[in-house]
Amino acid sequence: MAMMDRGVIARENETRIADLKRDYETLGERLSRRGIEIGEIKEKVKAYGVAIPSWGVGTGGTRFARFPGEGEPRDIFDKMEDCAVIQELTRATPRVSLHIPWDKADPGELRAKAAELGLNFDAMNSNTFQDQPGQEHSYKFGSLSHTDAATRRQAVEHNLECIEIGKAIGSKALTVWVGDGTNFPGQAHFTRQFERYLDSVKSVYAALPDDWRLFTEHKIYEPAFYSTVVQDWGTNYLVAREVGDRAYCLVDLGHHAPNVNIEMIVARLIQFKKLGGFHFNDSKYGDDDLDTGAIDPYRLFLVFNELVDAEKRNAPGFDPAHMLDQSHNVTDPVESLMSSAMEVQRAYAQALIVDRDALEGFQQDNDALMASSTLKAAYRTDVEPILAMARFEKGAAIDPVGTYRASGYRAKVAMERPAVTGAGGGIV
Ligand code: LRH
Ligand code: MN
Ligand code: MN
Repeated sequence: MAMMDRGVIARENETRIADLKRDYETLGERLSRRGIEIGEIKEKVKAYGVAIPSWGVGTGGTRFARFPGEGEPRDIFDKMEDCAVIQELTRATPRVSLHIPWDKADPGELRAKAAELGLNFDAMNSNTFQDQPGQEHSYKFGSLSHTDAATRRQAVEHNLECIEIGKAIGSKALTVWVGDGTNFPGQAHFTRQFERYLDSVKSVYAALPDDWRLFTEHKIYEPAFYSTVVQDWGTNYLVAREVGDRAYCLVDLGHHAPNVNIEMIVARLIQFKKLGGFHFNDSKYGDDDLDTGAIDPYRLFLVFNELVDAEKRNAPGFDPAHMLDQSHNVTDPVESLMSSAMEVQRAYAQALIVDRDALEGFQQDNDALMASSTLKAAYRTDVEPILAMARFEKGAAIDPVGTYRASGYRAKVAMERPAVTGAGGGIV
């Protein structure tokens, strides 16, 4: 079942296709002067996909307030319908990443709904950073690294349950992020706490199917404000190395201190075969979960520059998972997620047109200015016609946001989905 009326997409595309063809042709001509075949870039963009976080289609919030929008999804099935809209309009988001227990439902029904909507499932995400109703042991003082063995066991078992659900719906990875840490110096013994965490993660890893990967996600701070158990990529690398071959590091772009050189972290993890995947978003101060490319699109491009470099030289073991992880407070989440998926594609396309031979020459000759200009030349290129043509050829919208607005989807679902109140703070 399609969530978007094909007629709306066709009608909207009709008004834009003539201009797009001209723009695409002009860009093709300009790129061919640089020795780049536009069709090859377009095919790569067409093959690219980034997963939608199920939690991203609802309005987010801060710990101060949440201001829900109209037609908020009521459950995972509504969320999947919103994800299908994003996919139909962009054809860039074929998979959904679930968060358990937020999205807990009968796996058979999840599978059926995904098949009906033409979606698949990406990595499963566990949640031991909140207590759930009726839960025996509290995570107030930690989960996988808790001092109490029964609490650790409960957290491990939750992760095993996520794997079971994931197996039933065709997922191939588990992402583990814990909020474990401390708020006071001296509150915990750093080494023992990390040992307990490692032991627990090893128990989760032991239950991982052979064709699955385990992603651990680092984050500098929050909710713990003095120390965090997996606080940076160095610790995360140690986790992946200690735990096993199929344990990898997940890089959430917002989980670093401001100005940290994330693209270099990415390069290091690629070099040592431990880059598992991404949570794309943007950040000004901390884990802001802002729309991808909204603050620093150049940094996103520089991350993709490393990814394309690795892709081109067939770096061993290189196969990162691409997911968004955002929270939308002032926009329609569907619009934000579509724009973000397109920003990720844009960074990819721009990275694909970097003149890598020239860059290598300038690096070899220590020509800093020309090396930087080579990257800038690719970054400054407006690749929008490539992205739009890729969408058009896949049956998606040339202008996804314009088409979405013309479809009246949000007003339609607002009639079916009762309004929710904004009381209470949000999470993460
Ligand atoms: C933690 C995080 C992690 C969670 C998600 C909701 O800040 O980035 O990925 O699973 O937010
Ligand atoms: Mn994340
Ligand atoms: Mn986060």
